[in-house]
Amino acid sequence: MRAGPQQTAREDAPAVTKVEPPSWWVGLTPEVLLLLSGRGLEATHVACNLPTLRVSRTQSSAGGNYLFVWLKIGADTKSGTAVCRITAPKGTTSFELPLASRSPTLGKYQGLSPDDAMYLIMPDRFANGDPTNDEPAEAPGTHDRSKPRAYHGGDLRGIKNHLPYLKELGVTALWLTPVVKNGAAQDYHGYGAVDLYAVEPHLGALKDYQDLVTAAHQQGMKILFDVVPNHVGPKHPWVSNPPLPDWFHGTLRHHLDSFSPLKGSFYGKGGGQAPANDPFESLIDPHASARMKRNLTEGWFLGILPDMNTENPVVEQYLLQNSIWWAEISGLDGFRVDTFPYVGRKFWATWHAGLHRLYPYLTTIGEVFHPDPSVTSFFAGGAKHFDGIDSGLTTLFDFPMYFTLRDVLLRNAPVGRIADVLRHDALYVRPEMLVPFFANHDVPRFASADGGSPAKLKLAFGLTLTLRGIPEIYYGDEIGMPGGGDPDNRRDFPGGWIGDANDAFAPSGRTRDQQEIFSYVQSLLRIRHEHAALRGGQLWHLASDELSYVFARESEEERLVVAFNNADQPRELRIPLADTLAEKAGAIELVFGEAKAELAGKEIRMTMPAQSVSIFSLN
Ligand SMILES: [Ca+2]
Ligand SMILES: [Ca+2]
Repeated sequence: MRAGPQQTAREDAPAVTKVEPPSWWVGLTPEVLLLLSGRGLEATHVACNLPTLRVSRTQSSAGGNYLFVWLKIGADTKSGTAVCRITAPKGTTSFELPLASRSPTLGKYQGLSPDDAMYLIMPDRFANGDPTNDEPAEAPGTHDRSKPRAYHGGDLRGIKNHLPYLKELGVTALWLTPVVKNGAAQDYHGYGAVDLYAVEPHLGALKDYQDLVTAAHQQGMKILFDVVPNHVGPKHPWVSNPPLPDWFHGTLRHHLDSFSPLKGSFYGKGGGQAPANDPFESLIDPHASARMKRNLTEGWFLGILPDMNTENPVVEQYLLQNSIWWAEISGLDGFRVDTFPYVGRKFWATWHAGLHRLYPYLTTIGEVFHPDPSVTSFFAGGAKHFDGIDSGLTTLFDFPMYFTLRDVLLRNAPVGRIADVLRHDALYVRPEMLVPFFANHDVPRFASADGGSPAKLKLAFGLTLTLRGIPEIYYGDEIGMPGGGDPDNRRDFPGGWIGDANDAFAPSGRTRDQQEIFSYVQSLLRIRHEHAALRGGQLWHLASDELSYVFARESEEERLVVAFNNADQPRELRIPLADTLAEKAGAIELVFGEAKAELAGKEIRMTMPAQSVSIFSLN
């Protein structure tokens, strides 16, 4: 508002500085909850200029800094911009709410299936498509490629520019770490939100995100949005002035931390060693009191990240709408859900019901950082548990498989542990949707881990891309990128920046070692693409012991055999086929790798090279 001589703004006159959500749609939901920020917002009356919009309820708070407005959107509302007038004791003000028609839904909100292969990108570290946003005016001194915790300049346009590379590699879905606006100079990773309705300016603008989703869809790729309902960043303006007294669990000064009060000995676990996972046991324990769980679900993550009070229905509606807004405005295909166990289960049931009512195919994949499938499976949706709640979650990252693959490949744990993880698939309603992986942005690079080698990296890909589920690959592992723990595991992809010494996006720019692993991963992804059995096929154990695991993947059309040898020497195996799916096989033929196999009576005689994965077709 321009302050003229007739209307000099009084310091305490009402004013709206922010509307969340900033836009909505007609024909989407019967109601939208608006959170207005500003001052003097102790409204006595709110009304909009469209007769089909009805303000059903308002609630002001924090001394008039916030006003909640519940707006009923009549079925016959036309698209356009609503202007709503707020009457308060110290004057009046107004705000606008653009209401758009929904665009066609064809080709959007697709969800994932076992046909997909996922690729995880940290947008700041992948490719710099727009050097003009490297250091936004509002964030001086944040860009420095020499500092591992500063912004490096990668952005959404950089990802869009390299979709052809990702297509050539053979992945079909991209998970981007959070793209919402963050607040601290070291929040390049995206997990410190200060505005849940804006794109981080270092990464681009909303238009860039929309363009990326559209371009990905045009090239047959899907996009996963990394959503974090559990917490916001420490610099979010809500922290010093929350919209409601119970907007967060606790306050900046008085809150629990997220560390479990239980010692390892409570469930008989040996002491001494630092656990490599979060302690979720009490959350799945029907005998555990609320007191044993509260720190995990209501504590501030790492003691610093403000924990949303997801038990508050107003917070619940705000967060659901936020997820709907990102889906509707971009056409995204699914959500990767951060810190899943740290949010109460009733919230998840409501959130998923609200999302799936609008987008039935949308996939949600939860992060449950734990090695035990009896723990992780509890959080998957599709079944009610002792609390009477079905979380609604589509599926999970297969952390038990992650821990096992690293133990087997890097530390020579018994190979049979892979079959041990897989036998727990009975605990899941949809095990074929699990997401096996061997690396992500929170753990040291596989190539640099103790015990790692180029050969072991190939084995990790060989298993991840042939086991059941939707495999996830961490950016750069396909060229063997090195790196230690966070943030060294988040180095810049070589070639993503003008002037980079080598451009690993192009075959001519790859070193011999980079090209070798790239070709290996590309071949595996191509074979996975060509063989339906490797994607959605039933998995059958054929042989498993200390050193090797041989399994079959069976679809209606075909049967494949995958042979993994972890030993330092070649290995011969005789695999009996009586009473297996392969009993009547007449021929076995090599599809990938260098093992040899022949059918002899009712067994396969196989010779596997040292440290190898091979794939056969069985007819
Ligand atoms: Ca940039
Ligand atoms: Ca929480």
